Amino acid sequence: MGSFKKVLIANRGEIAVRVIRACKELNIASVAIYSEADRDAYHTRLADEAICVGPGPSNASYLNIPNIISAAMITGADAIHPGYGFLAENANFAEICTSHGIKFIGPSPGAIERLGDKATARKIMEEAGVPVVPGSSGPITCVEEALEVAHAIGYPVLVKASSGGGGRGMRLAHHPDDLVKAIRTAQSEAEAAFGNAEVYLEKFIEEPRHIEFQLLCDEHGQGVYVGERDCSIQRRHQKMLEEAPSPAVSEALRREMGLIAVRGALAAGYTNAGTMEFLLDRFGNYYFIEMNARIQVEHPVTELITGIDLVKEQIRIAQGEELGYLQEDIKIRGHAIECRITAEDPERDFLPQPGQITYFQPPMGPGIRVETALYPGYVIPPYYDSMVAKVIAWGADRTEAIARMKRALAEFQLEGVKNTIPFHQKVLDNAFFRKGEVYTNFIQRRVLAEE
Ligand code: MV4
Repeated sequence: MGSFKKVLIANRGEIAVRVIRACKELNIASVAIYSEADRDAYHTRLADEAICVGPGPSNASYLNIPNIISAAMITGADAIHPGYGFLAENANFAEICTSHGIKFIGPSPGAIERLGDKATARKIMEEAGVPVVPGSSGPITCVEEALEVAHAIGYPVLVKASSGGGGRGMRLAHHPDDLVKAIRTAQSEAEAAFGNAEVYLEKFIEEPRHIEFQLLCDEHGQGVYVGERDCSIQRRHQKMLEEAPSPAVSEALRREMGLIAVRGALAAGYTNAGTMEFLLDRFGNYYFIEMNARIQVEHPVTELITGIDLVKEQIRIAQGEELGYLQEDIKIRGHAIECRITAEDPERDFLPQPGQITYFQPPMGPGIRVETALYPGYVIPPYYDSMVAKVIAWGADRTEAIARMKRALAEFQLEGVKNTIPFHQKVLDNAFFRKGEVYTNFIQRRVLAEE
């Protein structure tokens, strides 16, 4: 493969900036793509070259495959980094990159496809000896079969869309009577959202913690786990705060789950950075739920406790390099927390708040890292995700990380648009959070009851 000379970043916002920085440190030229709404965006300015790929709406620009491939060809990019969201887990896009002689910085199209189908992923993991949630083995073919499976595993059960993931297209059923309706609703929703009505069943795990393992697999069959993250604090399946290590995972459990996760990823033919998600119940049982074939928003907490630059590792792996280190070389030091700051109004049901940043003074100082593409005077366009900054705090232990995060959020001056800084401050003061008891019970039940 050889070293990349030029990488195109098929994304925007903080993650585009993050990848451009990695390229600069590796002495690789960077190409930004931007929409007409992002002419003045920070990523557009920071890259060595920038090329417009279409109008503001994502479908016309950041999801416009022909335009993005053309941009890569015109600029002579050797590789494309997709970031997260947009085309990051689009197997077709990865395939088109490959067929144009452009390296896709991520797993193979086949692995993306296998893991993108959640019922297939479940099957692969089960066969590899990874514990999965009790449920149907593969998609549900008829209501009678569903009723049998549900009876066998016990209610409540969750109906999940094969093409879903991240909580999209889930339906809860408490009784056989609910199940028929849950399946119908989930199927028609899945058909409308993904063009695939296929659903599968899982036992509903109550009060789980969401524990995910960061994995790195090279293209020579070697894989490691880079610790876990606890992402239990979510709102409507949007993570709000993540931390590493998980307060619920012991050294022994980390090793056990980590080795299993690596085994599962290798069984799926996985390469590059990826994340295996588990539910951890209150008895300490863990179950695979899905695998994310991308770099994740919350990757910095892992970087801060391990010293590994995950984005540079992605690039190195895509260049065909070997990992070059062993599992025992990876050490965890201290604790890290990330708060995702969004331009949303918590008092109006988290309504997105596009508009101009009139004042911007991000926090700094010991143990604080901020990932953002904001600057004073920047106008947040209405077309994209409302996350505008990630504040990440590192401490020698969890207590120090929390104290630093509180200090940082108090220091953060962000004016012009309503945002979730005050909401995060409340979470950090919550007694259950401070004890590390971040079960999802309340939010989850409310969300599932509502949706
Ligand atoms: C579950 C579950 C309970 N039982 N699966 C899947 C995607 C993720 N975003 C939420 N998912 C869940 N899957 C079974 N079998 C509960 C959730 C869930 C959840 C999990 C962790 C943290 C927050 C959550 C909020 C709602 C639902």
